[in-house]
Amino acid sequence: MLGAVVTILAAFNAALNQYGYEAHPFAVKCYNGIKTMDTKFHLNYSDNTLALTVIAAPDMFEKAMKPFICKSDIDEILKKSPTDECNKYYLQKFWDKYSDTDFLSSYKMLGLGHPVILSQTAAHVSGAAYYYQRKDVPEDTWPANKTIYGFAIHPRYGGWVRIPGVIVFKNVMLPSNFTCLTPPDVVPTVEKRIQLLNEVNNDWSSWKFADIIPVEKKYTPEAKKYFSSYGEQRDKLLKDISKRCYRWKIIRLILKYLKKLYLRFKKY
Ligand code: B12
Repeated sequence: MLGAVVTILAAFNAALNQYGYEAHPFAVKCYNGIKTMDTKFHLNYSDNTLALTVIAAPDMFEKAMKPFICKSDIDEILKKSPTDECNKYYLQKFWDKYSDTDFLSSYKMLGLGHPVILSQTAAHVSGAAYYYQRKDVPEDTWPANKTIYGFAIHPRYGGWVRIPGVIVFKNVMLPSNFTCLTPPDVVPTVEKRIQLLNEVNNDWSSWKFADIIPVEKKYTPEAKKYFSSYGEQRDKLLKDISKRCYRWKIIRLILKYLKKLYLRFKKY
């Protein structure tokens, strides 16, 4: 069955690496087996079921999101979650081949504080990115009643990654001796972990937390703006991108027409 995983990963990479997506396998038992996790978050699949955590690299905005906006009817996209729609659009290229799967989108909530998938936990148990949480800081000094959000840090891209969701292969079972992976602990010191969680919780929009380790790639200024904005501000940003590609489409059409004219006159 490990051969099947290799084939699945190769198909994923061939279809989706070029758009900034990567995938990391895990067995459902690695996620459901976390003793300190509330059981209401358990995934309803048998222990050895194969799942893939999908990671969106920092250049996904340039490679996937912007071209997607150019291809789409912007008014329709703005009625939904544009990032989720974009992820699903590209992941469909993979699902065309592997339709016997469920997609647990990061954006799907069953209630307040109850996402269908704890995406950061999934990133951690698949070895993709270490999910640093308050419990990773011994004897912390934050007020006991203060909620401290954690963040998953990717070994190559730091905090510049998003997690679109998890793909579950309902009928692909991993061998029962499949070992759960541990992600690289790239923020090993208590001081750095405190710094990371403070930056995530007190000042996330400065994106300083994302550079907690040296990274290979990070967001462009436009991607930063998009992922920091909500509501009307975000919609305006996407409409501007859409207008820009509309302009490009017209310029390309004019150039094509001029080339045709040139070739016709050249004959005479
Ligand atoms: C609701 C939500 C928000 C809310 C609340 C934040 C939060 N973290 O809860 C708000 C609106 C504030 C928010 C803001 C942001 N968010 Co947000 N958010 C979510 C969302 C949709 C659900 C989170 C949630 O409610 N979890 C439920 C709680 C209970 O889970 P938990 O705290 O992790 O607790 C569980 C674990 O501790 C686990 N557990 C227990 N023991 C152990 C032991 C181990 C070893 C492990 C691994 C796990 C584990 O069990 C617990 C449950 O019982 C997730 C997507 C998703 N589906 O996960 C994105 C997500 C967390 N957000 C994300 C991002 C990027 C942001 C922003 C930067 C905004 C943005 N536009 O990009 C800001 C950052 C602000 C901040 N201070 O964190 C990313 C994080 C990516 C990453 N690399 O970690 C996610 C994954 C979305 C995505 N598509 O990538 N967000």
